[in-house]
Formats: sequence, structure tokens, C-alpha cells
Amino acid sequence: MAERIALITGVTGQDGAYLAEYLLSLGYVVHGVKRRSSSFNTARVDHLYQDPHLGNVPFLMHYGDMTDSTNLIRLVQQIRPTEIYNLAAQSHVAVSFESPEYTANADAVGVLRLLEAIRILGMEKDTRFYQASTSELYGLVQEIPQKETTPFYPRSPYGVAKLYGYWITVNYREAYGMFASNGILFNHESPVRGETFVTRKITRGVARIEVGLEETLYLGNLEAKRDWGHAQDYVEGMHMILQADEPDDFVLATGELHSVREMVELAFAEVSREIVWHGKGVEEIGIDARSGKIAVKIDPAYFRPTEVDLLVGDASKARQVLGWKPKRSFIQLVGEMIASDLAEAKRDAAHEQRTL
Ligand code: NDP
Ligand code: GDR
Repeated sequence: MAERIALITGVTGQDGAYLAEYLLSLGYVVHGVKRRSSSFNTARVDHLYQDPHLGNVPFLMHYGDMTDSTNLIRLVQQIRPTEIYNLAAQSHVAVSFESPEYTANADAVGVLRLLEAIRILGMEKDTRFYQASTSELYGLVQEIPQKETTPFYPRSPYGVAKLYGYWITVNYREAYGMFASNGILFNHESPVRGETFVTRKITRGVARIEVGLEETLYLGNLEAKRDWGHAQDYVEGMHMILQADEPDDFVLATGELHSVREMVELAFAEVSREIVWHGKGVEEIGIDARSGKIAVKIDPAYFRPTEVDLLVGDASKARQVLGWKPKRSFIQLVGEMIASDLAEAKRDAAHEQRTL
């Protein structure tokens, strides 16, 4: 078989790390793009790293940024990837309201830069392109569940930037015959999910309360409902999307809906704590029945100017065309995240003891 060479932008993120590991297990040579930062930012992929001085190592990293065309062109030229997975993005919806222009630059124009790099180098027929599109494109509910034909109505600068990314990918497929596909992925989580996304914020907060490092978890809208899957299942789906006979756009989702409130209750239940709710709206609090303390409080700072109330996907097309379906359940996911965060919280607590 010809050598399979993948280029992953956003390799230091949650999905990038799982995807790199998965592609390496399939025998790919994997090149990842990381950003220059003043401190180490490769914790999620350090276990994959081998010293390139050893020669012929299958995992290599390069500095780069989605806002720098010259860099992207040079990387594609040097690496000549057979598959590009464009996962790099300012991916936090709430932060996109704070940094809308940067979000548009990285998440919208960044996609164009990478597609243009392929075209400028005349690699349209050599390189398959995956764009990390999102259920945030659906935003304001038009149809339940959401599928490939559901109209888009994004509700944040992030969603709007990703809408451009979606359509420019479709356009380059139609205009230049490129194998360019969108994965429209619903929320997917894991023990290495960024700490400020709500699932990880909850499991990390619960773990820190359990070991006595914190007392209260501050959250925004408890009524938001999402379709939460496991990142490991979703990166396998990304790979399947690029192995299809034809380029196309696919929803990946579990079809199961849970609210933030349910997620909180379940995460506390994992450490045998029951939350009893009192009050309403921003005054609502969650009392830990075991300790009698306030374990959950609402902080309006976490409300978004425009919220996405409910997202639940129908992944029938991916099941039928690609044979993809999620393997891990929501309960398994929360259990795995709590176990990992408990281990981390215990390490932090022990460290605090030693430094007292
Ligand atoms: P993360 O936030 O965990 O990772 C994002 C990655 O992009 C990081 O490696 C980050 O680098 C990198 N990055 C950010 N800005 C730039 C830039 N300007 N140039 C180069 N790299 C950059 O996201 P996920 O892994 O969760 O998501 C991967 C992709 O999938 C994103 O595009 C996201 O929008 C999309 N998506 C995610 C879903 C989810 O539920 N997880 C659902 C649907 C879509 P650094 O580590 O230095 O910050
Ligand atoms: P989302 O994920 O916006 O769906 O984007 P996030 O976990 O940030 O929010 C989910 C829902 O929870 C509500 N919420 C809170 N959210 C955060 N972050 N912090 C809180 O304290 C809090 N309290 C309540 C939010 O309002 C929201 O309704 C994720 C990202 O990974 C995107 O990149 C991706 O495209 C989509 O999922 C699909």
C-alpha cells in the first residue's frame, strides 16, 4: 500500500490527540501542527512523541498557525499529505463573543488558507481534506433531531465563522473537484476535554469537591441540552469520512439528549453525592445532601448573549454510508471522566499537602 501521510492541524487539542493516536495505530505517518506558546502545550500528545533524531519516526510536529498562509503553504508543500484533517480552531463558543475577529480569522479564513494551499500547490487530486464542522451551525432550533438537510442558523461568532468554513469546503469540492468533506460533529468529550467546556468543568469540579480542594461549582445555563458523545468514537468517524468513495458531508452524533442539570446530577452521583435544588433562575443553588454545603451556584457571567438551547443529531447517513456508530455510552463517558479527574484531584491534594 502507498504511504499514507496525514497532516493534522490542532493536533495538541482533544480531537487532534486522539486522531493522531488512532492514525498512528493504522500505520500512518502523522504530522501535527502546533502553535508556538511560552509554555509547553503538547501534554495531550507527549506520549506519542519520539525524538526525530532517531530517524524515521512516524509522528512529527511542526510550528504553525491558521492565521499564517505562508506557513500553511510551506507545510503542505514539505509534507505532501495524502489526508489533511483541519481541526485547529478557536473552539470555545463563549470566548468567540470576546474575540470575534480572531475567531473569524482562525476558524473561517483559516479554512480558506488551507484549501488554497492545496490548490496553489496543484495537489487537488492528491490530498483529501476534512473540515471540522459543528452542530453549532444549527444553533437556533429549526428541526429535531438535526441532520445534514436541516437549515443552519448559527448563534455565535464561532458558529458563524464555522458556517464559512463549512461552505468554503463545499465550494472547493464543487469548483475544483477536490475530495473535501465536512464532518458535522455534535459535542464530544473525554478525560482530556478542555477544562472550560461544561462537561469537563463539571467532572473536574466534582472531583475537586470530593477531595476537599473546592466547595462550590459555578455554572451558567443549567437547562441547555446537548448530544454528548465520546471523542474517541468521533475521531474514528473523521477517518471514515475521508475513506468514503465520494466526498460528502456527514453528521456524527449519538441521538441522545441530556441537560447540563442532568450532567451535574450524574457526575455528583458518581461520587455518591446527591444534589438537591433550591430556588429559581440565577438564585438557584444545588445543596450537597451529604455535606449540607452549597455545591452548585449560578454565575450569570457564564450565560451567553445568544444561547443554543438544544442540539441532538441524527447520524443515520453516517451509519448507512460509512458504517459509523458510537460505541461508548454517555454514562460510560461520565464515569471515565470522573475517574480521571479524581486521580488528578488526588495528586493535586497530595501536592498541596507536601507544599504546606
Ligand atoms: P480544542 O480546543 O481541544 O483544540 C483546538 C486545537 O486548535 C488546539 O490544538 C489549538 O492549539 C489549535 N488552535 C487554535 N487556534 C489555532 C490557530 N490559530 N492556529 C493553529 N492552531 C490553533 O478543540 P477540539 O479538539 O475539541 O475540537 C477540534 C475541532 O473540532 C475544532 O475545530 C472544533 O471547533 C471542532 N469541533 C469540536 C467539537 C467538540 O465537541 N469537541 C464538536 C464539533 C466541532 P492550542 O493547544 O495551542 O490551544
Ligand atoms: P458548546 O460547549 O458551547 O456546546 O461548544 P460547552 O461545553 O462550552 O457548552 C455547552 C452548554 O453548556 C452551557 N453551560 C456552560 N458552558 C460552559 N462552557 N461553562 C459553564 O459554566 C456553563 N454552564 C452552562 C452552555 O451555555 C452551553 O449551552 C462545544 C465546543 O466544543 C465547540 O467547539 C463545538 O463546536 C460544539 O461543542 C459542538
